[in-house]
Order: sequence, then structure tokens, then C-alpha cells
Amino acid sequence: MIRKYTFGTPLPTDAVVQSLPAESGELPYFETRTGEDGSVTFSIALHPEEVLFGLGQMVRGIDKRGHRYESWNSDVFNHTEERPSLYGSHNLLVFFSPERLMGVYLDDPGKIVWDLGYGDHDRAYITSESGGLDLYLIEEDTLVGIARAFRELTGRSYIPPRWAFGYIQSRWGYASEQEIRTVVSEHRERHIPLDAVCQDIDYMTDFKNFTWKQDAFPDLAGFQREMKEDHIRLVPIIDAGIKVEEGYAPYDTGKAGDFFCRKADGSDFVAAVWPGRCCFPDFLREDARRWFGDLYRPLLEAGIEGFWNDMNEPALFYSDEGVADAFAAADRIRSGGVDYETAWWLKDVFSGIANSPEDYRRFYHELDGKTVRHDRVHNLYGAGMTRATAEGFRRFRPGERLLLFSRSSFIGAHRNGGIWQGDNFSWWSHLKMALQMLPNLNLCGFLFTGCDLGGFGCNVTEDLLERFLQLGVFTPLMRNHSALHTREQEIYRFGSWETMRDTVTVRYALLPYLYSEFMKAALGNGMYFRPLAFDYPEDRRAVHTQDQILLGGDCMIAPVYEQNAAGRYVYLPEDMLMVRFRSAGDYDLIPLEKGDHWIDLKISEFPLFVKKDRAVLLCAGGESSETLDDTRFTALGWIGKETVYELYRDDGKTADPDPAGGITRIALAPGKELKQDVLC
Ligand code: MIG
Repeated sequence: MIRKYTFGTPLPTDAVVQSLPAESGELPYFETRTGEDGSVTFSIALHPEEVLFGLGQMVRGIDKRGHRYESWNSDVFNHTEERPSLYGSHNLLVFFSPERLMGVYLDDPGKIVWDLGYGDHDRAYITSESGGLDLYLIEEDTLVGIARAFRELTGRSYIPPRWAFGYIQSRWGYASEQEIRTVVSEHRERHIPLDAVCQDIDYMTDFKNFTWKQDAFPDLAGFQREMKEDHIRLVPIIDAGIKVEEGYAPYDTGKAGDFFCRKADGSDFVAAVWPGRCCFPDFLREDARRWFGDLYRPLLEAGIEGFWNDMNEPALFYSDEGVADAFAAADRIRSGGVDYETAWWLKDVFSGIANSPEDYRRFYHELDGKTVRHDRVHNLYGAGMTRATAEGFRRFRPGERLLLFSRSSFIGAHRNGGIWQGDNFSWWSHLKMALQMLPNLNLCGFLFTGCDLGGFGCNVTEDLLERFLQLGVFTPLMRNHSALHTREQEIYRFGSWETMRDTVTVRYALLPYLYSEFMKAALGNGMYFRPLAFDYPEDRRAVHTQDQILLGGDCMIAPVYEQNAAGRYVYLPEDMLMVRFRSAGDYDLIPLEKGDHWIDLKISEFPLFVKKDRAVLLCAGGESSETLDDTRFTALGWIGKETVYELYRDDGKTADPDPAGGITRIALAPGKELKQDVLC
């Protein structure tokens, strides 16, 4: 059951697809307090054993209890433990204890502070800065039921084309056809499977969106055709800012249509990002979205079938006003000289010119005919860009699925695209953080997601990349991505590339199965990744487990996330079959009983746990998602009684797939063998 409570004057966000009447009574369970500044705070006592799930893209554990977070979409390079927010705002929190089960969703596009047992260990305080919001209270009998009810409220998750489940190679710095050809041929020659290569900002002319460097990519359509013969898709990046430059069509047409965000005096808001001084499309306006979506058309016509949208928090390097303010601040102390305090202050003044709160208060949007200052709707910007792109796709390629993943997001954007987990580092702790973020992202509807495998910033090591890939085998988006100037981290750069290749072969052998599990989750408003609590709510150990997650209907993953570990402890909440993979064709099958187990895992090995009486399907594998045989499988399972696996298959490219149409029921017979051949 979902009940809606309205506070103040909420703004439309496009997050919710069901229209519910607002309750007339008071919000139960919470104490509601309105601040003098107009903010509203909901507070509630926490039970001793209470676990808090949700908030989607956030640092720290699967259980969010014990810290303070903010919903404020931020371009942050440093995902440390005290970082209050990342790129998306996913305002769903689920309270779960033996005494209570409920979810609260705050449909509010402005800043929210979540103090979840930080100020006061046994209390949660949730503060909406503006005080204008719809709060949805979700009560169901199970955690899975809460997740489903929330998805019914906010709409079905985005479904990418099937090729997007292949391995994707990316790096900030690929700057020419030749460079990309080399990346592809290094993979193909070594039989490292590969489906796509991302093009980062270096493919553009002067970082201008919707352009490509004529000398480096003289014939983009021809190049995409050539790549596609080899089953490779190009996936270019698009940033939010449009360079201010007369004669550059996106700027001229944006200007002519008055589609950019404006300042109080009516002039365009200008801030610098990669191309230099830029204007920012007002994605909250339907006409501006239409104009922006149209800009993708030439790239689609060149044969491009996937994009990633970046810098859409929006990230702002600086504005003229911000720089002037910083100089003025420096001038105020210039004559007196500096001491250590003023020197530090001065440093902060200058580093604070990026993504500054002042800049976010300098510009306005048009929302349903009303002028709204940006900070009030800040968290909608990236979702608006995703929406503009997806709406364009639907106009130009109706009935087709295209790949889209964004950096910034808000609830509602999960219907239009995936997201990646942002600029992580090549740190072991970030491998664990990525794992912990996944179930909360799924709870909030973002099923198509994954982290930058190997880590984006800092220099990766061979063993860290290998362990990252072992997680990536199971994430819907499996992309190796790294930053300019960091150590090159394509698999073929390393001495142990064969081990890494073998790991990627497991992804391809599992791809039809993982795709089937993803599709069933997406079409059934379920979760592909879940905290253990969702299947084992009575099992206290499982409920509090922070480093293992459930995958699909039948599996659990427990990756190694520490350097030099020879294995790890795994808790099994029921009897399971361990598949210890080394490659698609080389694995151990070991039935294990419920309880604690130490699992030996050499650097080349990683486990998948399959619930007893269930099975996973391995196909023969291949080097591209397009060439896999999904009619012959080896089923791996510890099967004591008759069981059926429902395999979902479709063409992988038609939009709005039929939930029932693609299911094949595969009967699995009990027996001593842990492996059986299946034809379907
Ligand atoms: O300011 O396009 O998160 O994936 O490689 C950095 C360059 C801009 C941030 C993205 C990252 C991408 C990078 N971008």
C-alpha cells in the first residue's frame, strides 16, 4: 500500500508515474517539524536492529545506518567515506527490523539531508531544505514487495539492447580511428571478447558536443560500419554544456530557440566546462528537450547506437562571476599579507569556484511556465538530459532499443537510461564500494549499471584489475574505463592478460543467462541485485551481511575485494552449489551447506553461488554478444528435486518486449551430476 502526503508546494519532477490522491490526515510514524527557514524535517526513532536500505548511488555500506548523507547531485572525483553525495539523488529509504518494514520516498528535486543515526545514534532525521515535496509511504509485507511497489509507482526500468551486456572498453584519451582500431585488434587477436568501445571527449572538435574531429574521424559512418562488421559498436560521450560560439549550430539553434538557462537579468547563464564558456540547455522545458534530442540525429544517422551522457549535474568548472568574486576576496586581504589561516582560506576560495553553490543560485529554469531558481530543482538536471536523449531516440528510432547511460540521475531517469557509478579510483576499497552500491541502485530502479572496472582515477595494478573484472562479469554494464594520464588499463597491457581474458570469457558464457535474469527483473519490476535480507529476512546474519549480494532469482556473488587475499569467508544462508570459475570452460563445482565457509580463491578464480535446486546456464561462449549460441547450454546446479528454469530470450533490440513471449521453460532433472546438457 502506498500513501501520499503533500508538504508545502511540490514541484513536478517526472519521477512518479502513478497519480495518487494526497492523504488528508497527518503523516504517521514520523515526527514532522517545520523550520523557520521553510525546511521540513521528518524524524523517527530507530529500532536497535534496524537496517536502512536505499539512497541508490551513495558511498558506504549496503546498510545506510550510522552516517549523514545529502541528496545533491555532485561532480565529485573523490569517493571517500565521508562524501555526502555522488552524482544522483535517489530519495528512497527502506526501514527494516523485526518490528517494522516500510519505505519512504521523497519526491523533491532540491537538497535533502539524511541524518541516519549520525547526530543521534538511534534516530533518523530527514530534512527537505525547501519543505515542498510529496512524501510516499510504502508498506508491504516483504522487502521484495516494497521494491516492486516503488517501481510500480515510478515506472519500469530502462532496458538496453542486448549487445550492451558485452564487454566494453573505454578510456579518456582515445583520439582517433587508428587508436580505436588498435584497441579492437588487440582484443580480437588475443580472443578477448569485446562488444563496444566508448569514445570520450577527445573525439570531438574542441570538446564541442555533436561534432567529431574531421582529421581523426574523417568518416564516422564508414568507421562505425567497419567496426560493426567486426561486431563492435562505438559509444560516444555527450556533455551537458553547449559551447558559446557563433557559427556552431547547436549554440546558434539553442540561442534562436531561447533554450538555455538564464540569469535573473534575462541573459544566458554562462560557465566554463571542457569546451570553455558554455550555455546550459534548460532540460526541464519540453521544447528545449526536443531541440536537444534532435541534435543526436546526425550521430544516429552515422550508425551510432549508444551514448553516454556526462557532466550533467551539471558540473561547472567556473563562472565569470565566481572568478571575479574570488579575485575580489583575494584583493580584500592582499595588502595585509597572509598568515596560515588566510592562506588556507584563500586556497579554499579558489578551489571553491568549481560547482559552487553560488553558481547554482545564479540561474533559472522554466518549469510548467513558472520560473524556478536552479538550486530548487538542481537534482533534476541530469534526469532531464537523459529524458531529452531518450525522447529523441524514440522519435528517430521508434521501436528500437539504444544504449544510454548517464552520470547524473534522479528517480524517473531509471525509465530512460542506465547510469554508471562515476569516477571511482583504482583502490581496493572502491571495489567493495561498487559492490555495496549495486543493490541500492537496483532498489531505486537503476538496473542497468556498473562501475569503471579497474578504477577511473589513480593507477591500477594487475591484481586489482583482475578482481574488478571478476565483479564486472556479473554487472549489467561491464566497462573497463580509466582517466587520462593514469596507467593504461586495457587487458592486453598486462602480463597476465590471459587470466583476465579467461575471466571475460565467463561473462560471455553466462551472457544469455544474465540477460535472462536482467530482463525478468526489469519486466517484473524486480531487482537483479538484492541485499541478502530480501530473500532471507528472518536470518539475522544474512540481514546484516555487507559484502555479498544476491543476483537474479537464484544466485549470490561474493567477490574478493582485498589485495593479496588467498580467498575469503562466505556466509551461505542456505545450501548452495559453488561454481568456482577460472574460465568459461574451466571451473569447479562444489556443493556447500548453509553456514560459514572459507573459500580458496587464487587470483584467477572467482565464485558464483547457486541456490540448491536451482541452476545457471552456460553457453559455449564467444567473442561477441552477437555470435553466441543461446540454444545449447550446460546447466550447472545441485538439483535434488525436479525444477524448471525460465529462460528469457528475445531479439535483444526491439523496444517494449513482451514479458511472457520470450520465456522457454527448461526442465532440470534431479541426479548426482552437477552438470547437464540442455537444448532449447
Ligand atoms: O571532468 O570526459 O566521469 O568518465 O572520462 C571529467 C572525461 C569529465 C568525467 C567522467 C569520466 C570521463 C571524463 N569526465
